[in-house]
Amino acid sequence: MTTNQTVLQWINQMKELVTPDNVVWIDGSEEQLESLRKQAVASGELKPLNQEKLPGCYLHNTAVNDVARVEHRTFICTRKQDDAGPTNNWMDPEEAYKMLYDIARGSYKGRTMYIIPYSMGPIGSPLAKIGIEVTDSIYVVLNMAIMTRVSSKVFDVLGDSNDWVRGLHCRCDINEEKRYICHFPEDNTIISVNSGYGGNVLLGKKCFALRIASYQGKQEKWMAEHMLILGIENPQGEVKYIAAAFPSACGKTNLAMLIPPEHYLKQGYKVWCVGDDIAWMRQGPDGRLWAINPENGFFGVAPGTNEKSNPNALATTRKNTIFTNVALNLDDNTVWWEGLDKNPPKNALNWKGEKYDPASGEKLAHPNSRFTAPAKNCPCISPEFESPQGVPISAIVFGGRRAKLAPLVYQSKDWENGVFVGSIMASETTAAATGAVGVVRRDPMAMLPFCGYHMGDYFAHWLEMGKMLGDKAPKIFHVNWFRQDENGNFIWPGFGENMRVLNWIIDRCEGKVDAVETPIGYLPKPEDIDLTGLDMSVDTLKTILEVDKDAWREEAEGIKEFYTKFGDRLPAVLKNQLDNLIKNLA
Ligand code: OXD
Ligand code: MN
Repeated sequence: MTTNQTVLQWINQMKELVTPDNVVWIDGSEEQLESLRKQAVASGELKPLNQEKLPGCYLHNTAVNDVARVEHRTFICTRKQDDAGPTNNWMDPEEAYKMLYDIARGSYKGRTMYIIPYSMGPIGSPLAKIGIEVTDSIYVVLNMAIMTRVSSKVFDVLGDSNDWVRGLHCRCDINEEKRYICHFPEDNTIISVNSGYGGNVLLGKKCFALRIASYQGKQEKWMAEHMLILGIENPQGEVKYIAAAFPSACGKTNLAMLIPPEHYLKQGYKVWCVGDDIAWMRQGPDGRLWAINPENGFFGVAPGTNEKSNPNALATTRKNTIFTNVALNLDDNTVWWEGLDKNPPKNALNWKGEKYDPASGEKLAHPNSRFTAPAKNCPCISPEFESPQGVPISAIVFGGRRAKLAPLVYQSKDWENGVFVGSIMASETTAAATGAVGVVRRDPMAMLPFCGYHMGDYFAHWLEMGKMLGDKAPKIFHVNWFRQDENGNFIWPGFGENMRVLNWIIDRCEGKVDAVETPIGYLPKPEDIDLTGLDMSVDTLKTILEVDKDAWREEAEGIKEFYTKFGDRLPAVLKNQLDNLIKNLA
């Protein structure tokens, strides 16, 4: 399939290491994928679903000990420990290679090695990059074929170049004690062993498109971010693009596929989805920041996805989708998850594949159960989705899940202040990673688990990008859909209604609307958030548009402590931003 010596040498080295019985090069053709689906069905790795209701759809169950990303077993292996920074686990590369090769050695015995050439981003796009993943899992091949552009054509683009990312995945025996997800940013290499869960093994996604790519972006002056990309089309047909960073399982997919409220639709507004999880952004020839979604599908969280929260996502999963760890309705061979509707199937298998006992009170689907669905299935996929140059970004939005404190929306004062706002992001943890759920943790730019190098240097890189973009830089905002009242009820309705906030953001970018200056940034005047057709009073809105100075002073103390982590690699600009905030709150 290729004569590229760097590729052939590495593949040979991997073959000698893992000693497969067979080797199969994946060319991305439908015939090849179909024959792999048949094999996976025969082995029980995939269950075919009701082909009338869900054509081309399958169910997969992971091992019960392997259901989420494992941040405590994820490592950045740089020669100098300090280059991985205080927010990453670090291992010496030499030791890591030795340990991983010892685990991987001979582990493909009796198995097939699948070699997957793929492009992150449209093949041949100046913003795209190439990877090759070697795996012993058909599930990985089939998921990669949805999530990335898998094709022998990537070798035409690659030619003789060594600019590609190596990815070795070995299922081994899914032993938690020997599970490691290791990144070697200085070698463009990823090694993942003893897992079969998407976020740990679909190496194009978090491992390459965020951890390795963030490091590449720093070297090559571009950005790899944990951001959705959406386009808002106004009634005149002009489309403005927003990139937004939220921690895992905080509604990125819902926001990316938002359906505007009725009166916006009537006026002719539309929202287009470019991506729901990752954005690669570079300065374009016109000086603006242009973004592509490097992925080709959605690896979305199933629970909570329904006709109301995200009809577009639901429609996206109705064909050619792989479901992981959802429940199987035995009556009609379809899938179900909590929050899909109010009718849990009585005759069902739970996510572990066990007969479900409705009296048990247990969940049918795993809280981090997923769908892997092709982007082209999405009813609102952007006409620019395949565009090689990407889309120009007008606004960058940061957001977290905060019951208190952060207002519904505010705008940073300028790029530097916006980087500060991103750097102090915090959110309540979710089920997307193992560990406690609902604890507030700092998650700068939603990149805490995904930044492939020292986070202090990452902040510096953001500041550099701002200098480079100058007055063409996108405006930076912060949103919080998750404010709660005393009884724990969400105050803002969220979902499609978030359009009202996005519209204010776009109006701000175009200088069409005024704002109130506060110590944390510019807040909307309550009357500028359109409440038409919404059952919410202006007084209620005001409660989520105020800055509680006492609470923010306390927050500033937390930020100060968080910042000490970064030592002298924290840019002075950010330290000054914090001092300014404290001064403004006094
Ligand atoms: C994801 C995550 O799967 O952030 O997108 O965990
Ligand atoms: Mn994510």
